[in-house]
Amino acid sequence: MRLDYLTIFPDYLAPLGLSLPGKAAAKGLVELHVHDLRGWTHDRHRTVDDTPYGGGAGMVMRPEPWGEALDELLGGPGAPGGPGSAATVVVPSPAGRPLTQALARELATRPRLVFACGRYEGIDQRVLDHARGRDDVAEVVEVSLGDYVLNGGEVAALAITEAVVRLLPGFMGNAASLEEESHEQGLLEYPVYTKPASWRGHDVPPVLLSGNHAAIAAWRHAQSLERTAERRPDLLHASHVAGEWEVVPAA
Ligand code: 6GU
Repeated sequence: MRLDYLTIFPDYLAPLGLSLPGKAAAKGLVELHVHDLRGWTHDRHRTVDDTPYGGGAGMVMRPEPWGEALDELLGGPGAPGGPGSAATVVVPSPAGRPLTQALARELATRPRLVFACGRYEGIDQRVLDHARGRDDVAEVVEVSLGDYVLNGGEVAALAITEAVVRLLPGFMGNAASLEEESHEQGLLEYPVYTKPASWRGHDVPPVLLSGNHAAIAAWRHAQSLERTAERRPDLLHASHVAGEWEVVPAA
């Protein structure tokens, strides 16, 4: 998978070279490219924003640098990835589709993601509209991290990258640990413990020391259900609870 990032703060994306995405790059699973949007400006001040038409507070990112940057990064005979690998343009935005494990799994199937990290009040809408019409663009997806406001798309691009890259085949040593974690089954993960068995007066639940694998699996599933019911009842479906009435905690 090839990942490109367009930003006016390339240093903000320096952590991509560390930790998880860096490890994936070292394994040859991903190729990372960070680009300074100002490289596609032509004025002395390298202007990327202007006042909004119709008035109002804040500034809007002008379309020209974005258009030229996407022209250069996508399409053309020298386009990376070759035929059949049209890019998915990911636009972090609080107005986007909420980032979920399902969306991360979807994005992990794509050959190429181009993150368009906006600042200010956002990017001129025509950049997205134009990109949607390009034949070297498979799709334009606006993605939100949640219902709160960040100053720009960079931190969101890092979060989306981490959620996606760890799902790439060959990345995780232990595929089972992927399946057991929070959200993969639509439930929150059960609590985990390691040695020592007793610490500061708190004991590890005895079932975990029992060696009874069926009992352990049942306990963990019950804990997942209980936690989800308590913290995130919006995630519970009838299918999760069917036949499990005995483990649903009294309110
Ligand atoms: Cl993806 N971008 C910005 N700027 N703010 C956000 C967000 C994204 N997700 C939540 N808030």
